[in-house]
Amino acid sequence: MITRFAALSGSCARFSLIFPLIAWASAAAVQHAPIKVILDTDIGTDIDDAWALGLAMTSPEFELIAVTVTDGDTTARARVACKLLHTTDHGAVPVAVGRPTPPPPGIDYQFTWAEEFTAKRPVSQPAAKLIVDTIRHFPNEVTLIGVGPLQNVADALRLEPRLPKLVKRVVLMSGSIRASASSPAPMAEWNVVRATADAQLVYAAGFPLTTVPLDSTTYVRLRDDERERLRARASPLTRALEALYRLWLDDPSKRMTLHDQLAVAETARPGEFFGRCDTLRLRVDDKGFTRMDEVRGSPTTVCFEPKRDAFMQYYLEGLTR
Ligand SMILES: [Ca+2]
Repeated sequence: MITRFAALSGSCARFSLIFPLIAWASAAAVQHAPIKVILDTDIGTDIDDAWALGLAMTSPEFELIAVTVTDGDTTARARVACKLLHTTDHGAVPVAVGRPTPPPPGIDYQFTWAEEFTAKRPVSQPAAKLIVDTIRHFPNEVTLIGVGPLQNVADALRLEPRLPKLVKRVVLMSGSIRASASSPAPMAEWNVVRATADAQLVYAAGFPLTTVPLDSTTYVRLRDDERERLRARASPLTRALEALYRLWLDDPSKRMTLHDQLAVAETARPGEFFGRCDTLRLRVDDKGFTRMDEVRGSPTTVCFEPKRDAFMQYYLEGLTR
């Protein structure tokens, strides 16, 4: 009896050790299941898009399913995205081209980095179609990160009006609610005013919508020592980002504002890099302002008070991993 009791006790002891291990492993698997993301970007004009794609590629929180390209010369932008993915061993991620629109003023020198590049080409599906097909394929699993003007997101909605019910989350770098480091008053933010009708459609569609506005992003700029840390890493990714940075830098006093990276980081770790995330009712007016409107606005989670140091630590570790 003693032996059987001892054996039983032993087996219970082993079970009591194994069971928590199984439970822990299951919990860990759930906690660390990567977030399926599509990044919709106007890469090639401002520099933060390429550096945001770098984070989307390297973040262990993500499974980057697709990159879609929006605004202006979308074919030239797609070449930059294709080359950045290819040269950093992420060539399997599909890139889809969005509807071209009249290009913004100025010359986008980052395009020259990829103008001869042909080793990876965009898929034949238009961006909006790829967004719809991917979200339909993984209902309620995909987070769509929009860090450019919203033509592709709006076109996807026109193709599939049920998109707000099928997508897990939409996270934007978009809008300007109150003051920012750039202005004491709200501004018509670029990603809204470049495609105002599309933004109006997206904000009003009933998406589970989060936005990181200028109110937050303008307070986060790259320091010289942080750029140097990345440059010293000398990986294919950091070399590519430094090359694009030099093409963007038309004035030695310029420093990157990390607008789009904050939206990517908010997707990876919701709420972690902001002091406050408020639910506001927002409406896009005809001039491209994101207005608070209790009557006609749609509920939107808005991220304020960026925790610069925590975010930069996470970001730089990601890019230098
Ligand atoms: Ca952008």
